[in-house]
Amino acid sequence: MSRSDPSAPGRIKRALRAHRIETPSWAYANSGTRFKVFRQEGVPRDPYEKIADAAVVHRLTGVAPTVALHIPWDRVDDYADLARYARDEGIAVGAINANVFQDDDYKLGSVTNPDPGVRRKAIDHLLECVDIMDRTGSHDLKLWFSDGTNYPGQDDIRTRQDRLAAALREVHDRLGEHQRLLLEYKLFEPAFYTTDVPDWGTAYAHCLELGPRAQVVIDTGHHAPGTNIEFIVAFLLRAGKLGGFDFNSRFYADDDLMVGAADPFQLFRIMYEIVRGDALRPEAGIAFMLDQCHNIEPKLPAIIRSVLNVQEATAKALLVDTEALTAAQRAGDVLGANAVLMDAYSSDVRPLLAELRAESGLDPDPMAAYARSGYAEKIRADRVGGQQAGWDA
Ligand code: RM4
Ligand code: MN
Repeated sequence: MSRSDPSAPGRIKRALRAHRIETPSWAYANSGTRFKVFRQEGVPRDPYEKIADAAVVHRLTGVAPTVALHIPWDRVDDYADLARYARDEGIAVGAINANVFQDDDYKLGSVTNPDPGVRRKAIDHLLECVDIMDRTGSHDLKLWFSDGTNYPGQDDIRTRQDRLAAALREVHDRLGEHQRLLLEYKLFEPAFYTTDVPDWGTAYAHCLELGPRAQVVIDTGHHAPGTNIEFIVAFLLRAGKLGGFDFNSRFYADDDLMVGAADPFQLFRIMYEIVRGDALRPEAGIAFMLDQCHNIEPKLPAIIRSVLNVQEATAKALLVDTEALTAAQRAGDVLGANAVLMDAYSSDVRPLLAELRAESGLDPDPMAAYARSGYAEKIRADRVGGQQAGWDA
């Protein structure tokens, strides 16, 4: 859109109002590194308390109406009841994340394990996750595999791809009409020699083979340094194979820090490709999820901050004067085109977002509103005793 266009602010606000960001249940729980998990007071002790926290983030930001679950971390007896509780709290259950990386049986892999019995167990877990989707009304199954090898020769690279394809096929064929399989890739870790789904090309090839219900998830922390993530976004969107994001920031590897903290410019470039591809609208089906761990910072404010960071990058992307950009690009005006993009990035969108929130009946400053709300004090006082939720719970 052109910036001189008087209807521009209205259109930007409409687009921002429709934007949805999903928060992850595990970000509300204790997390840490392999060295130490620092426990925090007031942390949820069960999935219900995680949902209560996610609902607070939605109430304050107005743009986070779903929460992703991770199974078995969020295992409950009655998933319909959990979904009902979420609805009563004003939110809904988002993606169901399978976990086939924390059982002793998975030492040599889950769906690519050389042992058919272990493969069966892993696939059964993935199918169980689809059952949970049926019961919670969730549309997305998110799959991340830690599978890989540590030493050359340890297992046959190609056979492992066959096993992966067979597992994905079985799960894909079990999906209902409105359900999707979102396949995530990651360069390395915990496997250090080969990883069975190491990059977007591998994920894309498997999704292509599976069919239209399979799409790729981009976790922004899962690439080699220097990777141009917005290129991947543009490519997958064009191919109709982008299912969503796991947003977070990285300085080194899979750091899982707050999105927009390490490289807000990269986040802007990613969101620009989304806007360019007309994929911000909920109907475009892109799941804008966070996948973060708040190891040393308080969790709820960190999640609110992250949601705001995504919103700010999105607002800047919407500010790009597309007419001027296209004209400069067509004229081969390298500096002019770059200036159009940088002009949007350099704009302060905070007043616009504050106005948008006020118009929606929200506090213009969700961080301050949370600090004033007394919720942090309340959960510290209420959530005493019991088992805090964390990586192993
Ligand atoms: C993985 C991957 C998955 C997430 C787990 C917790 O590295 O990013 O998306 O579910 O971590
Ligand atoms: Mn992820």
